[in-house]
Amino acid sequence: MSAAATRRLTTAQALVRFLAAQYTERDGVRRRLITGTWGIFGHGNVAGLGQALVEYRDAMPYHQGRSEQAMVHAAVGHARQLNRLSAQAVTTSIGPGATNLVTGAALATINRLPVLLLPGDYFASHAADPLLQQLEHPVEADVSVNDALRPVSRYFDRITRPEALLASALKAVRVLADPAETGAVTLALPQDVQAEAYDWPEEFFADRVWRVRRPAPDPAELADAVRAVRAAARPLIVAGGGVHHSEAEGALRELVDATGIPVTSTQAGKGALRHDHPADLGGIGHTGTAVSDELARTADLVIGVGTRYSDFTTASGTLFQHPDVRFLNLNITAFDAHKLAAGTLVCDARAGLSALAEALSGHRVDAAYETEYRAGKARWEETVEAAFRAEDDGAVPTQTQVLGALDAVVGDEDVVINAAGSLPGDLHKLWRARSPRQYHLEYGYSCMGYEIPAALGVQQAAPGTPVWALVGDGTYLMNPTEIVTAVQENLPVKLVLVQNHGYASIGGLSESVGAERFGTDYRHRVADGSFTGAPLPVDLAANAASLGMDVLRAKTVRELREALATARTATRPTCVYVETAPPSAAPPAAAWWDVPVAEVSAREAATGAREAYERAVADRRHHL
Ligand SMILES: Cc1ncc(C[n+]2csc(CCOP(=O)(O)OP(=O)(O)O)c2C)c(N)n1
Ligand SMILES: [Mg+2]
Repeated sequence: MSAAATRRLTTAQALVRFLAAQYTERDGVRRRLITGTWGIFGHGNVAGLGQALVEYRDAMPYHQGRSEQAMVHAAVGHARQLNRLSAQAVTTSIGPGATNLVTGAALATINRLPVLLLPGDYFASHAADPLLQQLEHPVEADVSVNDALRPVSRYFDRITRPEALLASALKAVRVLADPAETGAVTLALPQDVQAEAYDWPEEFFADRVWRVRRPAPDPAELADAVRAVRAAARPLIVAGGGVHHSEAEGALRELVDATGIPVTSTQAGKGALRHDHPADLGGIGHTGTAVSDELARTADLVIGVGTRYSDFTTASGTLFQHPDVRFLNLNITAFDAHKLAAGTLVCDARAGLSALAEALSGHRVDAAYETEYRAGKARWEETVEAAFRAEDDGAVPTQTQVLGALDAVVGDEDVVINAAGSLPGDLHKLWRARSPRQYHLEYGYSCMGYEIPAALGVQQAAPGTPVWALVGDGTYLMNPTEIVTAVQENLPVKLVLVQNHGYASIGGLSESVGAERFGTDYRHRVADGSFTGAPLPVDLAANAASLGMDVLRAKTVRELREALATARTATRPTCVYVETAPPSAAPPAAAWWDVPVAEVSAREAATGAREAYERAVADRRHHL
């Protein structure tokens, strides 16, 4: 017997070669799983993975980021744009480079979006402890700062010997390609092991295809689900992100066309139906449309498809008020399917929706119910029109007029990215999603600073598509640095930068919960110690220009329209900077959100807010 073929490589070289040979396959289409690796080098990865990435630069594209957190955001945006069928890796130095990943990892895992994290780690040999940037835990000698990534990862391992990679790399990739359990996957890489050579079996580097399965519904669960839908007088669908991940939009439309069941959507699910489909009622919950929330209060069967039922969706447990309301959850994870004591259909969204449509053949909701929700939809469309319309082209635009101007300029395929501030609520209520991938809201973690780096990852996945990052001034200040990367990579992303001198969203929330807008405006400190002076003299447009963007300053509605049209066809990264006019013209929330208010206080603002809070919280139901 001849010895099996081996290849002598460092652990880092072997990992890069292995990753370059992984593929996903769904519906007969094969794609590269890891399309590229983001990296910032320092001690902990420069000599290991850094060396491997230059050695194999033809097999594994490399992207240079500015901050580790932002690199994860870019990778997450990329994976979401590609329906989780491809992902990217992120390599960091040890210490601060590694812990900068934690926020991005949490965001990825909460949104169930795959990203491979490769932080450098201490010497497995412990030969030179304590290293620069090493935690040096006095009791648990095997702990490193990378252990902070455990609770925010769906898979975690520390590769303390080269051959440990053989088993662990396969487990890591399984999670990255899994349609249910995915999120951040962390392989912490001690830097001495990265550089160590080993004789790797040749089979480790063979092309490997991970089928992204579409589990079919269980026949007994399906029969129960069909009975529940047939028995319901006022069924309502809540479409979540799972509809998009599964590419189930067509199956949803067929079910809805046949049955007349109306569709509301979460932040992750919006766009599951086109906005002008007669059964699309738009967002649901605290940031939902009036028609969705009215229907949710009276629905007797709520059909959740690919949703995790966050507090925004359920109005913190107060939204679904029909005395006999039941839930039916179609979800690929049993964990989510069982929420709200629902009837379950644990399967792929597309497979489940198609099976439901077939089994419900001939069934249709009451004509009166259809007439009712269509009238509600028509009323809401007038609300959107009013919020978008600008009577005076020469005036400073409100934030909703900014969205109206953007609405007028985008095409069907443009992608609009946002995550935090007052924009997510305005967008959820008002945006007219024209295609499944257009509405890109990260609202699982709602992380300020996701937008700009995510735009890079989306643009890499969709070259030629106009990609818009919408950011408030507070969000911009938190994480503008990936603008430099957009310039470096020649990615013509578009930035709409909305200046309102602070945290409009949290200011409003603060006021409503008795916290008096404390610490939410960007204003000078004055003699009494408060921040109530003039707005700060910062020039964020000049800042964006200094990082390499082309910047268009729009002072009026007319200038804004022109600037957006110019930005849309620009071939360089372009920022449209606009100062908005207060107050917000957005329609008010039609459902509650639970933010507990001080139970005792010497200040009137808090005691008044507490009374309102106690009235609202009394509506909470436990669905058991
Ligand atoms: C990283 C992070 N820190 C804090 C928050 C809490 N937060 C949510 S919105 C917001 C203010 C956003 O300000 P800006 O981007 O200017 O938007 P605006 O509220 O003015 O619309 C804050 C601090 C968050 N979501 N993410
Ligand atoms: Mg702001």
